[in-house]
Amino acid sequence: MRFGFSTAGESHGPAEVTLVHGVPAGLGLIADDVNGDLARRQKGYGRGGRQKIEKDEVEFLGGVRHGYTLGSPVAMLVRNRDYANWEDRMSPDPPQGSNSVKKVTLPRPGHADLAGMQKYAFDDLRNVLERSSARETTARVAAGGVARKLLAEFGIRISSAVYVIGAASFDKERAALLASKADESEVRCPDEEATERMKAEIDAARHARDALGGEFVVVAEGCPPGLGSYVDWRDKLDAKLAHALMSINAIKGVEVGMGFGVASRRSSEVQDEIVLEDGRLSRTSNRLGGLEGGMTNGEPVVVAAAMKPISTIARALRTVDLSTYEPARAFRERADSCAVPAAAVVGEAMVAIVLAEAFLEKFGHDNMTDIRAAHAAYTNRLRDEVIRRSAAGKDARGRA
Ligand code: EPS
Repeated sequence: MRFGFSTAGESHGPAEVTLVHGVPAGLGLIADDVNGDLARRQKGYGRGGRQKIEKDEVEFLGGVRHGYTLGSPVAMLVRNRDYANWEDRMSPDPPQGSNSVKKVTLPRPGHADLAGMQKYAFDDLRNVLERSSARETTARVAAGGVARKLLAEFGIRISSAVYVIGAASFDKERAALLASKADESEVRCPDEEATERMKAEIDAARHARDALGGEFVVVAEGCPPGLGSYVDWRDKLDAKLAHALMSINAIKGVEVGMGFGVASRRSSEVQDEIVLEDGRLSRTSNRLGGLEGGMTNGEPVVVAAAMKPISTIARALRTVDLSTYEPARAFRERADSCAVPAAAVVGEAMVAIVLAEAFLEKFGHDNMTDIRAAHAAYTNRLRDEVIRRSAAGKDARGRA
């Protein structure tokens, strides 16, 4: 089965649940492989009070035995500690006695609220907001942890950096180059001065009872060339990455490599020239973000995303009360004032999941032993071809 995952869970319900299928047998996997990323996702300057309540840790419910995957679906659970405070409003059981739960009827502009109520015929928008909440990204990061563990076995490392928060920005290319240092910054920007400017932006927005979005870049180093494919539109890796990043809450734009910048430049300023260096085919630049023809080309994969500001704001925007159809102000609840640093960690997870799917598609699904052999055979073939053909080329030049 193809590598993939599903999630279940409401923000203030009992738990976030992840089911990852297509995980090969024999991959070493323990809770700490996943918990580190869950903790990174909880961080970030501008988060609300909820993260003081939660301490996200995974429990394996299936697919793992004695520290190794079995090839069966990996089922993971992260409990919502806040459920204890919401049990009356979020219990799966019918309400007890005459206690009726107050309905929420003031949809927030920018949220899933209004279209969600219309589509699913709800009269209480809590039914929508509990699932459309970014709390669901906890379950994605758990799936990403499994994908990352697999990719790490083959030297593929994924990092992220934030380079825009509101009006404060840092150079995108430098952010991508320094991404492995981003964990040191409260906003995941690998520059101290820019970090301070971004924090000041968040403070100012919070002070104005508003919220901020931003941009982040995800970098995957160590991918072999040829993940994804040009032969069928469904297998184009850049399209899958765009889908995966765009599916993260509040993402409104995705760029691959230099992104929209390609449109205004000449071809010679956009393509990455091919050279033989240290016995390997490489590039003099990486403007196309390591992706050509829907495949990895062996350079780092570089993708970026733009997140809009969170739509739950104290400075409530105009809406219509869906119980009376009278003009009103949007629903307010405790929320983050900026979640871009957390979204970057979710971006890493989504990129890892897409790369793991493509990696297993190329090298097999069943077990780590056969996958290691297939990967070694492929990388050896590419290396040997360079040696053999460049020797033959030298011979031919010698004879001429
Ligand atoms: C969210 C609102 C906040 C965030 C939440 C997403 O939660 P609460 O309503 O409980 O204060 O903290 O994100 C998380 C809980 C999380 O772990 O990322 C929303 O409205 O989407």
